[in-house]
Amino acid sequence: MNPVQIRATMDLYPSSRATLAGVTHDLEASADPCDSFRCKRGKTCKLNEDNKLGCVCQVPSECPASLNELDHVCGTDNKTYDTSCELFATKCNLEGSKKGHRLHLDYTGPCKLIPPCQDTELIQFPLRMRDWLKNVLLQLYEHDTTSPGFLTSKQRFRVKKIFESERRLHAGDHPVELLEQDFEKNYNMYIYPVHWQFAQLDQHPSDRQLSHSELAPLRVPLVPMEHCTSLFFQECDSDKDKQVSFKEWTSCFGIKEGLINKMTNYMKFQT
Ligand SMILES: [Ca+2]
Ligand SMILES: [Ca+2]
Repeated sequence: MNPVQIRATMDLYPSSRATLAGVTHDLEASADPCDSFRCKRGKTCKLNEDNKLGCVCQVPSECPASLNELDHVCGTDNKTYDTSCELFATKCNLEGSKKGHRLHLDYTGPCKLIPPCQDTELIQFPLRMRDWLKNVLLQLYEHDTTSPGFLTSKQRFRVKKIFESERRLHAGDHPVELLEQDFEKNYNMYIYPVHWQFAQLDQHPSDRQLSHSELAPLRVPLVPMEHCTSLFFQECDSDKDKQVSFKEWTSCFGIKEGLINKMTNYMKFQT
């Protein structure tokens, strides 16, 4: 993983939080009944003949236009959509058809040629990803010290231990060998970031399984930068049931199972 790209993606966390807060605020300020009526992606709220609110498929051409190239998304049909709204509206209008069933948001940005992931690259992927997750958490910790709200008190307590460790490997462009050595030497520092990321994603519902759509917030921005992303998560689902279980997730990242894998402990990572 290119460290510049890693840093760019790390910034997604605080910025997405800010955007979400903005949306909530806007909803509260408006009086249109449709604004507080939630429809799933691709649908829009509409008053029907009985004067009741309901959700109907959005017309793709009525989606707000993209502001810049960053709004474009690539669908699994290998077509570039102007915005994710346009993609999900298209999917909704194809509901019931095979084509609609297969259409998903593959990654952010316009479609491009993603080179195939080589075996050696796939082996290196979790090494860099683990280091990246650790750095994301440490960055959130630093943000949190200047403006609290990025981490809960429990999370802060756990990350503080990593942050204050004199042995920790600082963020940078490290060769794979060094990452490997550090993982062996400082194994304990990598457990929490891997568990934390799982709990962050496992929320719809929180059932110790990650579905395709739960993985999307992590996968979608990573795919255009990291060509092994899709294959990694595909392989991670070792029993091929289309869900990445907590056990599959930790084993993908080389985290051993143990007492820490018990449900009671797992709950701690969610708060
Ligand atoms: Ca889940
Ligand atoms: Ca599975």
